[in-house]
Amino acid sequence: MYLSRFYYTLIVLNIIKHTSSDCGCQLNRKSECTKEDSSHKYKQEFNKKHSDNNVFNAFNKQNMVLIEGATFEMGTNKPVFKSDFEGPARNVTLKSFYLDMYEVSNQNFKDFIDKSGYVTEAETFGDSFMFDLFIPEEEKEQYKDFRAIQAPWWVKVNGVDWKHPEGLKSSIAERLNHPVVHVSWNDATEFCKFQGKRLPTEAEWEMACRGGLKQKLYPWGNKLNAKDRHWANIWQGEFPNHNTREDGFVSTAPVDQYFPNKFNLYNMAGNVWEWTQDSWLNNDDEKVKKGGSYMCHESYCWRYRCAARSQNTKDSTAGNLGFRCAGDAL
Ligand SMILES: [Ca+2]
Ligand SMILES: [Ca+2]
Repeated sequence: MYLSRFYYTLIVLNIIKHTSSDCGCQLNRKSECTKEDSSHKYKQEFNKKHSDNNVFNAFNKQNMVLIEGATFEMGTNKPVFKSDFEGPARNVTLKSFYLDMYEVSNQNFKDFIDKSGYVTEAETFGDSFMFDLFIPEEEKEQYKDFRAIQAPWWVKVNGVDWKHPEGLKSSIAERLNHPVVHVSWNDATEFCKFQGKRLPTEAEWEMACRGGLKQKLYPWGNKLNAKDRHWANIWQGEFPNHNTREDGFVSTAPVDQYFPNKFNLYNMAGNVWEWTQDSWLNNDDEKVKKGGSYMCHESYCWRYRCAARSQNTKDSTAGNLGFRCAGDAL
């Protein structure tokens, strides 16, 4: 079943039973429930002041790879989700650029916060979307009114942010080398800018994902478990209730887990979705994200393919959405 590109909406006091194959990939903050309009809490000027004086011309290339400029075939003529505009396949020529080998980790993000004093949007709003599976059974009842209509396993929970990925009782202490989550496009942009970097364009991201291979589904080829290995952190089992953890992880995995692709890039597919610079269908409020996440499975959200794409509003945050940075090769 193809996903609609329309926003999901939230309901209050009215949970519907899950009958859809939608994965909630396009869950957006602006579709939040009617309990409280928290948009007034967010002031763009508030965070802007932290960043403008910190743009460097040079950036640290440690843990980055140089991807040589070339023409590659972007998109696919066999789209799985036509409404996502995965096709057609077309030639795109790019200049050389640098890209982080890894998704930005909690440690990386903590270092940025410690130096900059930046406050993320989820912290400002006071909540973020987390996966129902990670809410303790005894607490589920209190969140029943804050679920996304077409993806009721997404629950908006107070106190969830990058350093409390599952709420105030949780911490990143044991997963500093896991990807940071609950970061908006605006947060990701500020992080990259602070390093003298930027978010990759969608074309750069996809070229990097393909790792020099032409029209393959995944960064490593066409076969999901080639060489009887797991190559990415996705979902095994029946979504959303049972994860058999065959790849080792129900939630995020360390950013250097699994084998890299031929460009030496890790976890381009799976683990967490990654923000790109690009606007979705020329709407600057919505940004393209790539790569799928640990919540993706071929049966309902086969978006860990290099050609796959989805979108969120710039201020949206969730427990399966992160990023990595790029930089110009001068
Ligand atoms: Ca997994
Ligand atoms: Ca990823």
